[in-house]
Formats: sequence, C-alpha cells, structure tokens
Amino acid sequence: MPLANPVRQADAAGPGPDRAVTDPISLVTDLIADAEEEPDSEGIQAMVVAVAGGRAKSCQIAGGQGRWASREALGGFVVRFPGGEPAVVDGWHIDASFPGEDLEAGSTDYMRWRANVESRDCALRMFFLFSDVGEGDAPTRIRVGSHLEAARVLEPEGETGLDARELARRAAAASGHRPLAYATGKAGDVYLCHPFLVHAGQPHRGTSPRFLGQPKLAPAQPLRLAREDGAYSPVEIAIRRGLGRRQTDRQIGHLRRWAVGRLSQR
Ligand SMILES: O=C(O)CCC(=O)C(=O)O
Repeated sequence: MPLANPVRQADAAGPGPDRAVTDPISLVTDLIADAEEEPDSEGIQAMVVAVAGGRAKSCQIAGGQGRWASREALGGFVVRFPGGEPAVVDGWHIDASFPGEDLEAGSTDYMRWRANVESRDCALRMFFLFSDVGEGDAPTRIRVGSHLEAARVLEPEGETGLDARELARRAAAASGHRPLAYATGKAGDVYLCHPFLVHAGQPHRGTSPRFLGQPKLAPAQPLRLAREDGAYSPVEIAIRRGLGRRQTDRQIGHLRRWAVGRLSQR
C-alpha cells in the first residue's frame, strides 16, 4: 500500500516544485497535514504489516500478536531540504525510548529521554519514507549490525539505562567498524529497525525535499531478556546475541518454528 509521494502530490496540485524554494514553510505545513491525515491507525498498521511484509512481518519481528501496540499517529516528521546544510541529527545516535524520571510527563526534551537494555517502551524503530529517497536525497545512514554493540553499551547501565546524549557518544564510539547502509527507497516504504540501531542523518545533496517519519512501535508488554519458555521475539534474540547469551536448544527450536511459519505464509 504505497503512499502517494507528497512532493509529487504538491506538484500535481498546482503550485509546482518551485514552491519548495519560494514558500517552503507553507509547503511543509500543507504536506505534513496531508501526510498526517492520510494514514489512519488501521492504515499505519496495514502499512507496517503489508508494505514491509515483503521483507519481514513486523508483527513477528516485534514478537507476535499481543506483544506490540498499534500506533495512532506517526509522530514528528524529519524534513530535509536540498542545500547541503548539516543538522543535529547528523551525528550517530540511537533514538531514546522513554523519558527520564527527572522529566515532567509529556516532555519532548528528547536529549533527556533514555533507553535501556530491555528496550523499555520500544519494540521496533520504524523509518517511514514519505518521499522517494535516492542516494543524494539525504537517506538516513545506518550502521549495519550496530544494535549488537549498543546492547553491550546499555547492559551495565541496568534499568535506568543512558540518556540520549551519553548513549549516542558511547554507541557511536563502539560501532565505528560497522558497514554502512542507506535508507533509500520509494515513498511508502517502511524500514523496520532494531530499536538499538545506530543511525544518522546527512545533508541533502539532491533537488526535492525529503520527508521521513521515525516513530517507534510500542510493546504491549515489556520486552524480556530471560524467558523460561524460550519464546523470545527476534528483537529480544538480537539483544541477547549482542550480550553473548547462548541460545538454548529450546530457543533454537522456537526460532526454527518461527522461521518455518514465516516461510509457509509466503
Ligand atoms: O534525518 C534523518 O535521516 C535521521 C533523523 C533522525 O535520526 C532523528 O530524527 O532521530
């Protein structure tokens, strides 16, 4: 279920691509209003499951039915304009998932939000592309496999975890050897990412504004790194792998059943 490319929509609506140059603020306001209206919560779920489903089933990645909560909205948008300007999100970081105890409820001071090794409040990080993103259009940079280092950075910090700034500093230093990938794609593509994935923005060298939603998928129940029945979600398994915890035969059996179930649904 690809979304319409908001930039193309704006072009088709009349003002033409020059509006990005002559009147960027109102263009962004209009496009975001459209994009926010377009997918209702069922649409978002369908997108996560169906659009990304060719590569993986988000429901299964997040741990199966009953382990994740459907989203009502897509949160803030990250819009990048051509021009090569740097931005604060260009530094390597991990998106924090819960507010620290010193913050008042509803605070959006995200540098003081935190993440912990059990990935409190975050079952997946999702990158929703709302415009076509080629290599020059400021695709998000991704350090492939960096979630494994991030798990090790977070483990000693226990339940309180680390705030966004300190986590970025340590996870960036620990994952510099990882290969790079770029979140390019078509409007409507969704990347389903491990919550600990180290990523960064980059300046826009293309010609059309880039629109990205980066919400989290909240778990319906806390993630757990020790389960008697071995029924770990893939996200939990990845954290355990990062921490060097061996899979027991029972867990391997569970994983095998999960993989066979996935293949049989194709
Ligand atoms: O703009 C991007 O590609 C990345 C944005 C980002 O990582 C963030 O807003 O946390």
